[in-house]
Amino acid sequence: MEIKIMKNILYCNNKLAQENRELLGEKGIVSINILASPGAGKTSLILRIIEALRDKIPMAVVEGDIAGSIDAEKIDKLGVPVVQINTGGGCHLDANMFKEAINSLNPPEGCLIFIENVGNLVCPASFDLGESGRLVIASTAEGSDKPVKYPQAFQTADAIVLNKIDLIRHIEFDRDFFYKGITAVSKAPVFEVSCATHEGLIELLTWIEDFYKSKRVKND
Ligand SMILES: Nc1nc2c(ncn2[C@@H]2O[C@H](COP(=O)(O)OP(=O)(O)OP(=O)(O)O)[C@@H](O)[C@H]2O)c(=O)[nH]1
Ligand SMILES: [Mg+2]
Repeated sequence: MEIKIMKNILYCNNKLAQENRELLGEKGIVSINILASPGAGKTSLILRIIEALRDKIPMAVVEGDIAGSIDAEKIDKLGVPVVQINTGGGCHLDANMFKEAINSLNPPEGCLIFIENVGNLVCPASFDLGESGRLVIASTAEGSDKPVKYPQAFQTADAIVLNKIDLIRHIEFDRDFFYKGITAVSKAPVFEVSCATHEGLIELLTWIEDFYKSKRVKND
């Protein structure tokens, strides 16, 4: 019996991701793919960023969830263009889903797109969407071992956020162990923030503005 070998799924994804990257680059659009576990604070962080930077940078959001549109509705309330992708069980977004989201959003030239990936620190790390960069969030409530257990996500990050810093005094969190896990795989800057109290957000917002400017310059 002849066995047909399917084309490598990541090869096809990467090809499409490159097309997305070129399309967005031509329009001077910068995109940030946000990876984190369920509940780490992806939507909360996007909301804080929109509130702080909306007068400076045109923004749009792609929301990835297995089901429902709860997060997209929160973004919509702030009047920012948003599109919801339901993966129907899929544990990550892929380049084709992002392409469809871009077509549906029709984002204005020069905007900054935030992509909230499906809550998961495993599969999203392997799927390039054609984004300009990645932000990986861990939260104190999840424990300090996430970088050691899920190194690939942290390895691919352009910046890392430790969220829910307001809770750190109520739980056991080994900061040294957390940073050891990160430095083993990444040189990305780490920002300790609280989306609840706004602590530490200014430094992260500055990084986002600088990242946006640097990627736009490259595209011009
Ligand atoms: N105390 C505290 N709570 C936070 C903080 N950030 C987010 N939360 C809460 O954590 C919960 C989850 O936050 P979300 O922003 O919905 O998390 P998410 O990563 O988008 O979750 P999914 O989309 O379900 O994967 C919500 O109840 C938030 O209010 C924080 O810095 N401190
Ligand atoms: Mg969310």
